[in-house]
Amino acid sequence: MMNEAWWKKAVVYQIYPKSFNDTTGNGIGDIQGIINKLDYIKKLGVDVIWLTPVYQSPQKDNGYDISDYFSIEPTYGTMSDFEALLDETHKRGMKLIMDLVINHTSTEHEWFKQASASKDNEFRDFYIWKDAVEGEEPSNWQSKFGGSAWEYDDKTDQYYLHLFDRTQADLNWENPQLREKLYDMMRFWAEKGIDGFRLDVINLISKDQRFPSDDTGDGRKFYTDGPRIHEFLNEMNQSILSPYKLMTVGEMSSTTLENCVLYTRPERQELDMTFQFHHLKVDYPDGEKWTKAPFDFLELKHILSKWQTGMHEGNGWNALFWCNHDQPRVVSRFGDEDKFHNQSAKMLATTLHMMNGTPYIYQGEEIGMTNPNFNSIESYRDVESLNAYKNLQADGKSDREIIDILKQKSRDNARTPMQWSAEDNAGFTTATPWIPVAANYPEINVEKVVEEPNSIFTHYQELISLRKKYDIITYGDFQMLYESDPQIFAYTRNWQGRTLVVVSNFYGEETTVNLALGKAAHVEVLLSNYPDSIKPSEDMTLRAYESIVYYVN
Ligand code: TEU
Repeated sequence: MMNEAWWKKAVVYQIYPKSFNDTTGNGIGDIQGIINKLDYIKKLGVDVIWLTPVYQSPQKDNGYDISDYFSIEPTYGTMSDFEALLDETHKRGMKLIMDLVINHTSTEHEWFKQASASKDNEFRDFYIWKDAVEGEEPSNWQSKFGGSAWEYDDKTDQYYLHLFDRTQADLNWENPQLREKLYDMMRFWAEKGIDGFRLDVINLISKDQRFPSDDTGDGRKFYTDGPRIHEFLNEMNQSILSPYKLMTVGEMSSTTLENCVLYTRPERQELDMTFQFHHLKVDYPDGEKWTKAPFDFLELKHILSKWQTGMHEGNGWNALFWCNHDQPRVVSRFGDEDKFHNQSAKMLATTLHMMNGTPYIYQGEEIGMTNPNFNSIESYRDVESLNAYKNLQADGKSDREIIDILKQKSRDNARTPMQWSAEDNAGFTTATPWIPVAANYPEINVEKVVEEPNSIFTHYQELISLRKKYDIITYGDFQMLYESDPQIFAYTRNWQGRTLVVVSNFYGEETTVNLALGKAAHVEVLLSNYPDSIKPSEDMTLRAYESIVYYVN
C-alpha cells in the first residue's frame, strides 16, 4: 500500500511545455517532445512531473487562459499524445500532476461566451458581473497584470471581474453548479489516471461578496485567503482529491503562514502542500516588483526560517522552490551567473533541498540556466511584462531603464527554450523559436553537463538521492544558525538524536564561520560543492559560495 504521504520524500520536476522540446518544427514545444526526454528526466532522479497547462487555450497567458478543460491545445498535440505521455511517465516509475486553473477561464471559453450573451443566460452566474458605481468600475480593485480588475461589457452594460488579464474572467465559486462542473472536470482527468494537481492561485477563489473598494491597497485583502476558501477546498477534497488519492499543491498568492498551516494540516483534508512567494519578493522594495533592486539576504533568511519552523510546528507541509515559469532564474537572481556559476548554482540547490518540504526543480534549473538578458522589448512575450513595459513608459521611464528592470524581473527570464545542446537553437527546435534562446546555450546545455562528474546536474542527482537515503531531511526540525550574519546561510535539521548541519556562503567573497560541533560523536561530509571541504571547526574558512552538508550521528 503506497504510503499516504509518499510525496513527503518526493522531488518534483516542473515542465513548461511551450519551451521544453519541439518535435513538429513550429518553434513551440510539444507533448511528443516531452515524451522524447522522459529518460533524461528519469536520470535526474525525480519522482513527479508537474506539467503546466496543456488544455485548449488562446495562449494569451501561455495556457493559464483555458478555453476548453476537456481538450488538449492542438499546438501541443492530441489527447492520445497526452495519454501516451502519462503512460510513458508511469512506465518509468514517475507520476504526473496537471496544472489546474479554476480561479478563471479564458473569455473564449464557451461558458463565458454564453454568460456574456445576456443577463439571463444560464451561465451568467458562472462569472462575477457588477453594475457600474456612479458611472465607474464597481470597485478600485487592480488586476495583477496592471489596470483595473473590472472590464466593461457593453453588450449587457455590466463589468466582469478579472484579477489577471482582461481575457481571463474570474469564476464565481459562490455558485454550486459551477463548483460541480469543475469537480466533474477534475474527475475526468482523475479517471485518466493522473496523479494529482497543481492548483493555480487557488487561494483567490473566495471573494468578499460585497466587492468593496479598498482604501488601503489594490483590493487583494478582499479576495486573498477569502471567507469561504477552507470550506471550498474541503468540499473539493471530499468530492475528488481524497477519493482519487490525488497529490495536490496549491499556489497561494500573497498568503499567510497561518493559512498555509490550515491548508495543509492533514486532518483538515484540504491540500497536501502549498507554494508561497514571500521569499521571492526580497528584491521588491516596498513590495514593488517593477524596479531594479538587490535582494535583501537577511530578509530572505528570516522568511525561510519563519516558514520552515512555522509549517513544521503546525504540522503543515511546504513546497520548496527557488524558481518556476513566473520567476527569474535563481542563479541569476541570488547566485553568480558569471564567475561562480557552477559553485553558486550548487550552493542554492543544497541550501533549498536540505530543508523541510517537497522540493520542486524548474526545467533548466538542474543545468544552471540563466536569465537571457534580452536587450530589446522585441524579445519579450509575456503579457505581464508587456503590460509592465507600457505602464513604466507611461510613468516616464526610459527604454534603457525599463529593459534593465525587465532583465531582472520579467517572467520571460524563465521561459526561454530548454538548452539541450550546442546545436542551433540549443537543440530545442529546427524552426525559429517562439521566444529567443539565451545566448549562452553553447556553454550551458544538457549534452555538455549530463555526464560531467562535477556538473550542476550531478549535484542535483546527489541531493535527490540524499533525500531518499536520509529520513532526517524529510522529518527533521529546522533551526536557523547565524540569522544576522550578512553572508552565511546555515541551519540544522534534528531528528532522533541525529543532526544535519547545512552551511553555505551565499556570496563570492571568502568568510569564516565557527562550526565547533563540540564533542560530536561522528561527523561526515555528506555533500559539498568543492572537492576538498573540511570537517567543521572553530574558525573555518568558507570559500566563494562554498556549501557543505554535515551529518552528525
Ligand atoms: O501565477 C500567479 C501570479 O500572481 C503570478 O503571475 C506571479 O505571482 C506574478 O507574476 C508575480 O509578479 C499563476 C500562474 O503561475 C501564472 O503563470 C499565471 O499568469 C497566473 O497565475 C494567472 O493564471
